[in-house]
Amino acid sequence: MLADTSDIGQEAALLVQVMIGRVNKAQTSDSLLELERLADTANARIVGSITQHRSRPTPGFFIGEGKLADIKLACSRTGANLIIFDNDLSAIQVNNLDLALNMKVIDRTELILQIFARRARSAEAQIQVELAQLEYLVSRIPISRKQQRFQGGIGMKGPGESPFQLRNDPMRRRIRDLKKKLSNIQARRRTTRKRRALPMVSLVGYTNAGKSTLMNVLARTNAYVDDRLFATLDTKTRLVHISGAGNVLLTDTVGFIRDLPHGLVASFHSTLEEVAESDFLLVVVDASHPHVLEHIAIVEDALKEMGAAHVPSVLLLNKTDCPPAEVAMPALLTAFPNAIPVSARERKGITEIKKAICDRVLWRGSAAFAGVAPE
Ligand SMILES: Nc1nc2c(ncn2[C@@H]2O[C@H](COP(=O)(O)OP(=O)(O)OP(=O)(O)O)[C@@H](O)[C@H]2O)c(=O)[nH]1
Ligand SMILES: [Mg+2]
Repeated sequence: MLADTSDIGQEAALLVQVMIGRVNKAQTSDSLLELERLADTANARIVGSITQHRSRPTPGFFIGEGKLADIKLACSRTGANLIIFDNDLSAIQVNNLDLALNMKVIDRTELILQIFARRARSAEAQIQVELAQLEYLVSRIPISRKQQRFQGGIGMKGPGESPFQLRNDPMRRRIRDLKKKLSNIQARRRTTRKRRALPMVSLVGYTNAGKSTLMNVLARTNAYVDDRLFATLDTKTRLVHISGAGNVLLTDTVGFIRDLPHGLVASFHSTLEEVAESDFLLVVVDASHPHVLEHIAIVEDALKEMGAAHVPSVLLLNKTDCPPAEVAMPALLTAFPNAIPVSARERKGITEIKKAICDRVLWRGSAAFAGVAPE
């Protein structure tokens, strides 16, 4: 695990949001709300927020000089000792902002990486997070033109390797080692999966949709549930008996979020591999969320990205016990007529979920019996 020297827990954070181009008020406040939830999940105390609209970011600071002065003022007024940008910043911008404001500045990707670092429990999740952190660091090493001119010079290892890259060789070596460890764990997991040969069902969806709560209801387990983002970072698989279908393997997975850092997506491929190999997906969404449609689209995109778009699935409209979900339900059911309304909290819709699993498992069995390859 990387030394967590930059842990942001308990710091007083000022949130900075720069909206680029034409963006409406609702998008601005939603994006800020999600950043607040992420900061809260990382245990930071939010002391204020600043929003700026620009047609494009500035290369040096992302924001304009006037805003830089506003931020300085806000920091001294609120006692902030950490600044979190909602936008992705370049290494140069972070460095310039750090120096100009004399304060730690991080962006949304780094915030998510820190949450993942805090939450990862299993050896596998820890390796995945360290890998993502290292890849993020390596991707941010600026290779200036001046350094590139040294390429292939006397005493250099050869073309294509700048002094910077050479200095970061230990990092790259560590990345290689971690990838090897991860693929060993994955290989072991694949063998166990094959040996069991049971139908695999996975719970997937946007973070905080209620996947782990449903896992607890369906598998009568005690998975960690929290009203914070990314509560689950360790995939958990349980044997569940579905009457009429027999035993199935039910897996709870890491939640998705918009603009998930690419390094993280890649690092969590091993858990996602399980999703792509599943026989059936339970796609969970929070039907009470004002952006449930956007969440469904993000989940669909993520499933495509991980090669799981072909896996048969059912949409579970969770949290129907919340009043906003009741209001949204007719429109959602018109748009998604096969979806199942569910309240994991009140254990509603559970029989329907089990029936959907059962139908799928029986279909899979009969297709295999008739010599048809299951989809
Ligand atoms: N009102 C209501 N709240 C629910 C329901 N299901 C889950 N929750 C709450 O929603 C929050 C998130 O639940 P989790 O089960 O941790 O969600 P998750 O999808 O596993 O979240 P991550 O692991 O962070 O991706 C918790 O506070 C749950 O108590 C439901 O049916 N109704
Ligand atoms: Mg969870």
